[in-house]
Amino acid sequence: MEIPKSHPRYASLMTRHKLVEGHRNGLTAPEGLIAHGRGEALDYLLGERTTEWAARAQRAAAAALLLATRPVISVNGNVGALVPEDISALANALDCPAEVNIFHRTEERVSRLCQALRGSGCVKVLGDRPDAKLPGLDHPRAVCCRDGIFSADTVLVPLEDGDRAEVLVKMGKNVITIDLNPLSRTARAAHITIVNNVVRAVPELVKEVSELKRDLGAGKLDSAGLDYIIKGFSNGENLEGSLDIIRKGPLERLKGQRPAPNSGTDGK
Ligand code: PTJ
Repeated sequence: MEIPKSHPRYASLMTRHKLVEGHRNGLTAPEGLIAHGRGEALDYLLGERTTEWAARAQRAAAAALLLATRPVISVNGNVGALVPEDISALANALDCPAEVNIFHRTEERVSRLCQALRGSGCVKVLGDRPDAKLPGLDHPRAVCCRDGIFSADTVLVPLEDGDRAEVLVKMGKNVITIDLNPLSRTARAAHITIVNNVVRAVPELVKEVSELKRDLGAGKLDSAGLDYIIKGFSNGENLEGSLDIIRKGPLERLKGQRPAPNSGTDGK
């Protein structure tokens, strides 16, 4: 079905469409569609925009990725279907690998996700020849690459389930996540949590990285400056602030709006 651009929910419908296509093309797990539904509900409460908290987290994440010596971007079935080009642009800008690492693992899906990333121009793609295991994890997300997630010092894990994030933190890695749920285990385990939709967060991260790189190149910024950005960020405050928007934001937006008489259950 063609979705008209004039539709008030065009962006949201297109995102759903991409995921359904991703599922048809063997990239996204059926469970990924359910996970997206939960994300959508939270995004709705956040106002479907990059909040000021998310913008700050994105800047801190860009600084941390640029300061890292071995950054790696982890890619699952939702991310691979929604933002393959932006993930590729980010990995290329950081000169780091994007590693396919999935929970509902099949070799077929890993291979399709690797192909999708390569097809989007990603130079360093890992995941189809795993040769290491994360300690203390009993599910397939433990399976990874020695030159990738296993030896990374900083891992970006968008849209993650909590177990692995906790293990990565225990391994001493710097963990950055993108998760619309500020209450999730991942959000709370990570050092930097971007409470934003991956469809906005990843392209905005690419922009942040390129701006910081430009300033580094022009001598306006150095590694101490990047460190200063990171030290000025508190994930606790960020999660509290994001939660506060979810609590109060919808009511603020509805202020002054009344349901039409005789509509829905309020009409009586
Ligand atoms: O491809 P696989 O096999 O690795 O599976 C991927 C899923 C997403 C199915 C798997 O990682 C999973 O089950 O994740 P969870 O535990 O459902 O967690 C997903 C988290 O991402 C939840 O906190 C959602 O609110 C959040 N989320 C969903 N869609 C988005 C999102 N966060 C940011 N952007 C989204 N578009």
